[in-house]
Amino acid sequence: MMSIFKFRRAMLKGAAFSLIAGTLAGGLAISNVQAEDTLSELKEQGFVRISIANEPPWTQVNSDGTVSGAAPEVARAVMKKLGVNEVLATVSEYGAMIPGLQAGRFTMVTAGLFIKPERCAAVIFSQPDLCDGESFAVKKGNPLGITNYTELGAHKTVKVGAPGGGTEERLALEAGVPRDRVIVVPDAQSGVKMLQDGRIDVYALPFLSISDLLKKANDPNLEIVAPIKGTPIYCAGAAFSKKDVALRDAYDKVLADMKKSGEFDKIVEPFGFNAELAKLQTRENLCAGKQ
Ligand code: 6CS
Repeated sequence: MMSIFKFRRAMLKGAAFSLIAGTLAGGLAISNVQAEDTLSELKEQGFVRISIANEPPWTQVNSDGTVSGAAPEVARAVMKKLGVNEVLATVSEYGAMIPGLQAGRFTMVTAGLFIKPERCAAVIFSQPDLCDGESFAVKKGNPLGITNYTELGAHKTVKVGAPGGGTEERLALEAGVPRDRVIVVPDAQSGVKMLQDGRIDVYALPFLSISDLLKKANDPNLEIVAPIKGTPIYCAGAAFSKKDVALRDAYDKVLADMKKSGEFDKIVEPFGFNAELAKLQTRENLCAGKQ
């Protein structure tokens, strides 16, 4: 016969256990409900707020104010299949995208944000959608002879332009270019102007961005340097707040179906992206730093 004390202790333990289990389950249930709510909220309001950078062909704001580019077009197609018909975009600097997501200013970043370990610690990503190598825009003939970040870091006077909070800014600083010679460039068009005016000697962006820029600039005094030895092929994905796992998983499922059906290829390849590169890479690899 169990003593009253043992019985009470067992009951208390049992009660404590069921309380913890309930809280845990409740907690899990709440986060799932919360995440489920995000998608049902988006369906109800009929649009999703996204952050973009206006860096063609990844993202672009057209002259009539409409938003396009490979990343928003992929997001638009996926969200439509999830029952959310519109995307409302705000243009942000790369460095402001993750804080904006965490502050709830937008629900997704669809800007060609590269999937990298330090970013995977702060937000959650979809599976990869857009991949590209790095490049430099320089004056014709590459007068400073800069072909990679090591040479950039070793040069005594070079001024390099890069997007604020972007990968190229970080690569230049890590290569040893002093802060005052890494110039934050607000947008791609400004970068070309700064290069033409001699305010920067090198403009660093992904290959497809510089290619698009130089084509539009149509300036015989500018040229591209690519590939950049020592830099990987980066792959981007849509970024979500950590609380939106269910939304991200729903997004991933549709994205995977579109990759299988070829619909994904039809969206990204006209922008110059190689759909196969994104299919060969995984978020898990990229978050582990296996570029
Ligand atoms: O995610 C990034 O850091 C980079 N992504 C793009 C599309 N352009 C430049 C930026 O540094």
